[in-house]
Amino acid sequence: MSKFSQQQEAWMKIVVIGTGFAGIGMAVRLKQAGYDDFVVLERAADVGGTWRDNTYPGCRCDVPSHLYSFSFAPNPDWSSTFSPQPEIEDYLRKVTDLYGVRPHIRFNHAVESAHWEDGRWRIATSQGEFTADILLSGMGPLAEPSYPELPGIEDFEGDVFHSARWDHDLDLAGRKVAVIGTGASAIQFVPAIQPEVEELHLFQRTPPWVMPRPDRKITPLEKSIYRRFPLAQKAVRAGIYWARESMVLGFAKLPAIMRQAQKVAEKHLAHQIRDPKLRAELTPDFTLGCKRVLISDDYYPAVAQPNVDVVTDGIAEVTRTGIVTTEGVKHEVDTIIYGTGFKVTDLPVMDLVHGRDGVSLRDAWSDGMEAHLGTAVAGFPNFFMLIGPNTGLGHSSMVFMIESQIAYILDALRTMDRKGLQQVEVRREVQRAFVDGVRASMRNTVWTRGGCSSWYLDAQGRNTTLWPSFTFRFRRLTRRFKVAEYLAM
Ligand code: N01
Repeated sequence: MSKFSQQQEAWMKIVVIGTGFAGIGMAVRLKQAGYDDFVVLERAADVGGTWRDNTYPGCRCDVPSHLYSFSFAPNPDWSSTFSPQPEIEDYLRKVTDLYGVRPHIRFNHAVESAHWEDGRWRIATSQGEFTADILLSGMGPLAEPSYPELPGIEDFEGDVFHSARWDHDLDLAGRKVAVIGTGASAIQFVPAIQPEVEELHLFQRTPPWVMPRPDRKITPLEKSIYRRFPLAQKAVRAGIYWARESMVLGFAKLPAIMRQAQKVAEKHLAHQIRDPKLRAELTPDFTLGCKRVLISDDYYPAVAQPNVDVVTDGIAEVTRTGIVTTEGVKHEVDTIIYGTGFKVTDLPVMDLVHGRDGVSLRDAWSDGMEAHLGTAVAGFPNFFMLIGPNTGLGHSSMVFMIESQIAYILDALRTMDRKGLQQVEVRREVQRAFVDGVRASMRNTVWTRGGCSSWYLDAQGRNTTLWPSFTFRFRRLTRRFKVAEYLAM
């Protein structure tokens, strides 16, 4: 007997999981398209996804806000060209209310499993079960913090937290702090906390490339122009889009171009770090772009302060009172902050979702994550993912990719309604051909040829996270749902 059969169920046409940019955008578009029979399941008490969870000091977007926002909901009130996290979280709340999707959201409903059974999705949550014809995942890859395995961490007597779960109750003033990691998050919070802590021990495994941050305040005059003439903001958005799109040439087509861009980062480093020893420690040994390109004007100046110690040796163990390096040097600290990123190629959704014959996404992806157009997975009928495999970007706005996928999913739903279809499931050979194409395009990119290891790559060294081409190409491919690519009934 099904484990769901004796429990009370809510029956919906569509269940969406998550209320980040993906889930909220999907909900708005569903509503606009006339679908009202849907719920959005959210594990937390508010919307926002990664922009709700990442509240660390200094958190802001490294993609310009005019582009990092929904095309259908321009915001004339961004305070600066690269907006801070509270504004982005607030933007998502406003979109939720403005477009009337809040009544569809079930907060504090953590999805525990989703099974395809008897031609329906059965979804178990922390607050009861739901049954749906269609399951849409808006669970992004930056949701689950990745914690390093450090021997002895359980004996540490100080405070420990992850940048994505910042402990705002803890006053860092006068503390001796270890920061582990020097990625996109750390380079934002290190300058914010450096002035207040007594000592900052920065454990750097790999130095990142850091470019200048061309940020500036958006003036009241600009804001009033955007309010009165929305087309002006559209034009600015288009300009940013095309400037960023040209970067694909360096990332994915001719990685040699990246060496030119690298010179800008080299100059930035040389200009901001005078000490040759520290400069050498902060100089990456891989081609710019191989890991995410970071932007900051205050990271290097913060790192050069006398209370900061850049530790380039590995971590051997954690003791009750500090961290011992592989060279046997002990760093006495009372706080450890992980800036160690997220579980990007080991997603929680892999264990939650079970398709035909009870096969989980983890089993289906035992040879690496893959999906047709990063959206549909063979063996998982009536299931579509937003920000699925190979949809990530190193150069532009994920919101653009999300909106492309949303349009594709809506077209699928309309096609099903029009043709009276109960089920659609991508054909295995269609998915294979698409993934083979992506892998072929990946061969000559900076991510595979740049001489680094990064979270873009899975345990087998395959890049299953990024889109290796222009985003307008992705948009073209997702413009129409082609029913012939699916087993349909
Ligand atoms: O995480 P990361 P993040 N021992 O994975 C190190 C987005 N984001 O949270 O490079 C020691 O980039 C690791 O070292 P290495 C954006 O997409 C966006 O900073 O692997 N060190 C690295 O230095 C970004 O890419 C914004 O050798 C360990 C760091 O920890 C993504 O989030 C802002 C270690 C992890 O860096 C993740 O960024 C912030 C270990 N065991 C983030 N394990 C925007 O502005 C890991 N490291 C949009």
